[in-house]
Amino acid sequence: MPRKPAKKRQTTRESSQAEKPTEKEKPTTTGQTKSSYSAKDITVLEGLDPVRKRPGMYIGGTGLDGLHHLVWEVVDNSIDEAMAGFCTEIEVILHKGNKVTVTDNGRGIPVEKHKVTKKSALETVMCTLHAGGKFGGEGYKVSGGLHGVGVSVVNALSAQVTAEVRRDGFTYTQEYIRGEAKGNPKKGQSTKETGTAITFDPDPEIFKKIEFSWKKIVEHLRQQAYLTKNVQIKIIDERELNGKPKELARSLAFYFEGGIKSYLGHLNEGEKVVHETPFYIEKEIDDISVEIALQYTNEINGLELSFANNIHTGEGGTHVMGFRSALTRAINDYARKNDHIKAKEENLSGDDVREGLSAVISVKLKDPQFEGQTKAKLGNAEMRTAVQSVMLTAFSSYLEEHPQEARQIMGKCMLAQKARKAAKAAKDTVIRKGAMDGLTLPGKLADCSSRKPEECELYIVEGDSAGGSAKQGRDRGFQAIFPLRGKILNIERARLDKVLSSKEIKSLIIALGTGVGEEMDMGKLRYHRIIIMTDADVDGAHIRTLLLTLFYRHFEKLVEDGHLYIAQPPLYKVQVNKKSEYAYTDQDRDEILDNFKGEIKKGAKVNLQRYKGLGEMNPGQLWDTTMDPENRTMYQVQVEDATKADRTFDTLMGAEVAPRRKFIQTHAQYVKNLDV
Ligand code: 0RA
Repeated sequence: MPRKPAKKRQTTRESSQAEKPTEKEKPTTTGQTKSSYSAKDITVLEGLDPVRKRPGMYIGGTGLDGLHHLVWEVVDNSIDEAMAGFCTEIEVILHKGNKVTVTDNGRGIPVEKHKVTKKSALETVMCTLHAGGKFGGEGYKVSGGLHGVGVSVVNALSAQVTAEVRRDGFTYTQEYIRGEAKGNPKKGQSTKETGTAITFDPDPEIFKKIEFSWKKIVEHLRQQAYLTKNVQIKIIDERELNGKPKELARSLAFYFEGGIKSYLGHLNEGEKVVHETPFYIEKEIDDISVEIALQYTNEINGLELSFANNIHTGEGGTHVMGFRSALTRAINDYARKNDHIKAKEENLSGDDVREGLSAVISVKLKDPQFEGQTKAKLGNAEMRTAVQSVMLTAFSSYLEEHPQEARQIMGKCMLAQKARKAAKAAKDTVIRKGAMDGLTLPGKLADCSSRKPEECELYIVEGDSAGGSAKQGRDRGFQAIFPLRGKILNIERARLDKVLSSKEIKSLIIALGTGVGEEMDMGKLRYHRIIIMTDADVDGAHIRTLLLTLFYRHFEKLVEDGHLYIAQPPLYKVQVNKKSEYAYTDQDRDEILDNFKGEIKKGAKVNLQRYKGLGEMNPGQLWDTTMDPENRTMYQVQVEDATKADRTFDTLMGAEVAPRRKFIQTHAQYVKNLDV
């Protein structure tokens, strides 16, 4: 399971990191493509009608994600300019009314006439769809852009666009309405600078809601800045200025000299690291670039972030496979050579060498193939060997050259192996063949009388006292209660397999009836609704987290099939005179109080009770509010595999990063609201 940084990050911190690159000159050496542009580099294909007809094909959809894609797409073009070595600064301005300007100091989009279309290159770039390589294959070595569709898509989906190019000593501007140019580019003032500024106004005919998220934009651009060394990305929000001077607009600037090495530092912030010096390699072979940074932490979980052409590959792919196999191999080779592993002992496994590992893997290649459910998995076979060979050579040298770090890393991996073996032994005792057979139902389970699993429900309740209320309040026909003693589970960073071997959990598994591991049989599930009912406090959240993790890891099918629920007890009881109502959220509470406004004004007696725990409710109340199928609201837990990777990533990158265990808690919110 991915891990997230433990500390809450301050967004202002990056501002101070925004040092300007000292060297202003643009590099002219390796990594650069030919700098003279000619018209034949542009493959003209088709107009923009298809984009307006089926926007989803180009930007994924017309919701908020699609809307933000417009920004990513324009910024990608500037980042391509930066990767080609011609651009050092990018600025994104959010204007009032959610217009956006993206400015860069690259070469500027060419403005001369295109031989085939007889139109300016600028208009060709802005108003025609380009297939495959950005400009007929030769223009750029690599190109970002989710679909590589380019800025014309943004033009097609905007009510209005202005392109301003500084190039060849002059400023040129051209305007477009819904993808169509209004006249030719106009030559304006003379200038020594070069660059491009695109201002676009997303089309309300296309997008349901036009409101850019500062947080989303900041997170995306921060990540892009990490992935593109030596480019400064500035973001300015002028939307809420209301006449105040522009200097007061909120703004952030990102500039990371260290690239993904800086990224790694950011991810490991607040973590205890196993060794001081991170490993870092950047290498280009032929048309491929491989960049890897890694450092071990004392955590149990690892964190592996991978990218291809600056696009997050949440489902991994060939580059990640190459990385993993080289890591395992390099460490095992080193361990044998230095006698950490004796001749007859077994090798460290992939899991052993990845425990607590934070790694960022970024590759750039000419023709990336994205596969998988969310197109977030790199498929190019050649990347496996490329990354593997770069990683094996470089990481082996690192280990040789850093004996102290090597020793620390070995220690960490050997410990992981030991722990894995111990955990396996513990797990084996739980799930060994027949271990669950013939066991009688645990005494603490208050079972229901029905034997029809479809109608049966199992409430897993926190604490004995709440368990007592639930037992008295339930409908014993179909509702069973399993009281869980909180303390047992409340082990910080408990290894799951240890949890599995606890007596408490063993009893729970027996109650479920399915067995676990190889022996698991969903057909034997005794209850089709398993409902986690915990207090609305931190401990409750922690127990819920552990239970969810347990179910995800060992009973995934059960979650997949929609058997797992989370009960929603009320937070308040609002009593006005003799009438009382329950509030399940703060908003509920305010609404209820609002409804009683008249009576309250007339001097009615108001009593607001906040429930701190389930135990504060009597059996009748618990039934009315939380257990009665006619009245209750429950959340159905879902494993949304397709988007999980994305979300995990969002959580990881989030500006409001709470402690790690909160991460699993947030899974509880990825659930469908369901009134049963
Ligand atoms: C076509 C050719 C060249 C640069 C660009 C497009 C270009 C596009 C964008 C979009 C945003 N910023 C951009 N900067 C450059 C090459 C120009 C040359 O050879 O001088």
